Amino acid sequence: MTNITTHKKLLYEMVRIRKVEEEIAKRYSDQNMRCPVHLSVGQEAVAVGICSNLRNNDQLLSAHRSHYHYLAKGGNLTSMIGELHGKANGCARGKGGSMHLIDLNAGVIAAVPIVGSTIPIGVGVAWGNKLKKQDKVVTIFFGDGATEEGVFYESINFAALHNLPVLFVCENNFYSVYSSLSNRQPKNRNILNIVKGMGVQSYSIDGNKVDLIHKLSKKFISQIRNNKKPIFIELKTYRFLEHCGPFNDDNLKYRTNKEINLWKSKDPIQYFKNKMIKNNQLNEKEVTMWENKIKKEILFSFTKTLKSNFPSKNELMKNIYA
Ligand SMILES: Cc1ncc(C[n+]2csc(CCOP(=O)(O)OP(=O)(O)O)c2C)c(N)n1
Ligand SMILES: [Mg+2]
Repeated sequence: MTNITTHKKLLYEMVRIRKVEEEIAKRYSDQNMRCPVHLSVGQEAVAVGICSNLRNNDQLLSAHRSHYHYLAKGGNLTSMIGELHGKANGCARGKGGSMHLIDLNAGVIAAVPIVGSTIPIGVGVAWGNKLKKQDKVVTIFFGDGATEEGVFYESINFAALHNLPVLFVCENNFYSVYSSLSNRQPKNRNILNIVKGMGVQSYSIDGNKVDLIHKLSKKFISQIRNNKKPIFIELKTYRFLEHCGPFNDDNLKYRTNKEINLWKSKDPIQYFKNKMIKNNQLNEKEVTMWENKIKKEILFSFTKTLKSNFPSKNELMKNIYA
């Protein structure tokens, strides 16, 4: 693929995810989606940059904020919208909601909202692949909050000990709900050094620059594939909306206006769109065409979902393990 084609694809995927999230936010007050939603607006570059280097049969795990990972890995949009509506056409047959997305055809193994919980699950998946001699890279997405869970360290240790092909991706948006990093962690705590101390290569990438994320994660993923050893990356990023729900919560003042505005000025979509236009790789007309195409795709998914049935009563206890 030429550089321009790759760059267009990266921008298209980010715009698509943003539009899906905006439509969910717009329709949320209709009360047809009755599950909590943790939207990814502002953080799209991380998912798109990394997933653009994964193969279809590579595997991905996520947490409570998972729509963008699911979509960037190729998860089916209508099945996701169906799941948010609790409908039978949902990817978890309407039993999971926004925080339990799954699409095995696209390698989306699980999203689980217990903070940190998918880290050991992902390592277990990679361990299983190794025992079955399957050549797959497992990518685990989690937030800065998850690195405060003990199981994170056990999982890194296990992956390092057994040389498992895992990409650990920490999306550091500086907050766990309303608590900033400074309220939660000692000043000089450096997650890269901590993970390096366990023998795992660790790198930091600017979480707003999709081209950079694509380029560097391409190198890391091929290194993981060849050397069969885990790598940890941290990407600094920022969520534009409230922790959970369709609105912003700037009125609560746990984040200063200065901070919010600074990060909004680095909006990953605006950044990359401007860069491509400046480099004559793109024009506004093309973006408008994309937006119209995406609009139709999203409308189709919502319309189909709203016409779909809720699961029947006898589905209620099926495939329930806890
Ligand atoms: C074990 C556990 N503790 C607390 C919660 C409540 N909770 C849900 S999301 C969240 C914030 C997690 O922050 P982070 O991992 O940084 O992800 P972000 O929301 O910033 O994407 C918390 C504390 C939970 N779901 N699970
Ligand atoms: Mg966070």
